Order: sequence, then structure tokens, then C-alpha cells
Amino acid sequence: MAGRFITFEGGEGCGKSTQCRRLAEALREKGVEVVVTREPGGTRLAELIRGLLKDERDDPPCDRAELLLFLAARAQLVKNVIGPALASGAWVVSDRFSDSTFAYQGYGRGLPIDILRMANDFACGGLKPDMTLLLDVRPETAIGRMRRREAETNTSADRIELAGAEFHARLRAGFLELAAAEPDRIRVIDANGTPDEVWCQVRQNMIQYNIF
Ligand code: T5A
Repeated sequence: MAGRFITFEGGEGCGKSTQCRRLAEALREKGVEVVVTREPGGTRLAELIRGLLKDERDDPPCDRAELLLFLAARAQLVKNVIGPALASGAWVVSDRFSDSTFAYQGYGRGLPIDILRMANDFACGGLKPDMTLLLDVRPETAIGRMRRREAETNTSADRIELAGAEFHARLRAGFLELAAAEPDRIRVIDANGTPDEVWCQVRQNMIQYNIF
């Protein structure tokens, strides 16, 4: 079977990483070769860029610098990891990809979407996911999960997580608008429930690939 490129998207605390892991495990149990990655990150250079983007010290990147850093990380990830994996017939499951740029830097930061699309196409050579699972959660659900995780892991919110309620509301609306524009590719999943409830919906969306 040909490789597929599946991405998970959503706002903070929506549970993407949890469902990425679960999908990868389930695919491997079915004998599918799977490469799991995340954005920003997934290569040595992209992980270094991730560190720069999350740096909490003074002189945070301005909106355009932030965009270009995300795109540089993506260009490297596509060239060195995602492209070769798909070419070899493996499935790629990615925690975030281009739709995060449109939502965060476009709807969130207010950079023009047409420029983002052009720059993003240049960065990733026009590569698009076969399917994107958008995990949609109510703001109060997301905040509750993030606070719980901070308490459990003794960490604090990062620069982007702290961007404020209005920013996060624009993000959520932006993601839903992206999904409405491409309903075949972007599937909206109600991610307010338990991990098992969310997984049922993820699995349901995989049915078209005749895997489960
Ligand atoms: N970004 C990224 C941009 O601005 N532009 C871009 O182009 C790209 C690619 C990445 C940041 O960069 C921004 C977006 C982000 O702000 P990150 O650290 O990778 O930073 O952050 P996130 O991608 O937001 O990932 P998180 O790990 O913070 O959140 P997840 O992956 O959504 O959630 P997950 O699975 O780790 O779960 C969070 C907590 O909730 C629990 C988990 O156990 C965990 O404690 N949980 C649930 N609890 C109850 N019910 C469920 N269904 C649960 N699912 C998970």
C-alpha cells in the first residue's frame, strides 16, 4: 500500500500528541511502517529552531521572524524526513504541519494568509497531508488540561501558550474555517471527551484506508 501523510492539528491542550501516538501504535500493530514526527522539530536543525521559538528570554521573534523560523524547520523536515519516508512507502503521522502556520501565524498573529500559503508552498515543495485530523476543544477544556499537565510535570506555559484568550479564540475559529474550506481533507473531531472517545473518532476517519 502507498504511504499516507496524516497530520493532527488543533489549539493548545487539544490532545494531539496523545492521539498521534495512539494512531502510530495501531498502524504498527497492523504491520504498517510508520514515521512519527512533530512540528516544529523532527530533525536536528528543526529541534534547534524549536528551542529558539520557545526561548523565554528577552527579544522574542517578531511575527515575521517567527513565521520564517517555523517554515525553515518545516523545509528541513520535509526534505530529510517526510519526503523520503513517503517515497519509501511508509506512513507519516505528524503532530502539526502547515495548517498550524495558517491558524497561528495567519488567524492568530494576523499575517496575510495568501503570503503564508505561498511561502509555505515554497518551504515544503507543495506537499500537503492526505488527511488532517483537527482536534477541536472548548477553551475551558484546553485550559484545564494544560493546567493539570503543568502541575503534573512541574512546567509552566510557554510564550505562545501565554498569547491570551482572544488569540486562542481566533485560532480556534481559524482552524474551523480552514476545515470548512477543505472538508474532504480536514476532519473535525470533537476532542472534549476522554482519550478513548477521541480515539474512536480518529479510528472512524481511518476507515477509508481499509486499515482497521
Ligand atoms: N506553532 C506550531 C505555530 O505557531 N506555527 C506553526 O507553524 C507550528 C507548526 C508548538 C507551538 O508552536 C506553535 C503551536 C504551539 O504553540 P508544542 O509544545 O509542540 O508547541 O505544543 P503543542 O503542539 O500545542 O502540543 P502539546 O503537547 O502542548 O499539546 P497536545 O499535543 O495537543 O496535547 P497532549 O496530547 O500532549 O495532551 C495535553 C495534556 O492533556 C492530556 C494529556 O495527558 C496531557 O497531559 N490529555 C487529555 N486529558 C483528558 N482527555 C483527553 N482526551 C486528553 N488528551 C490528552
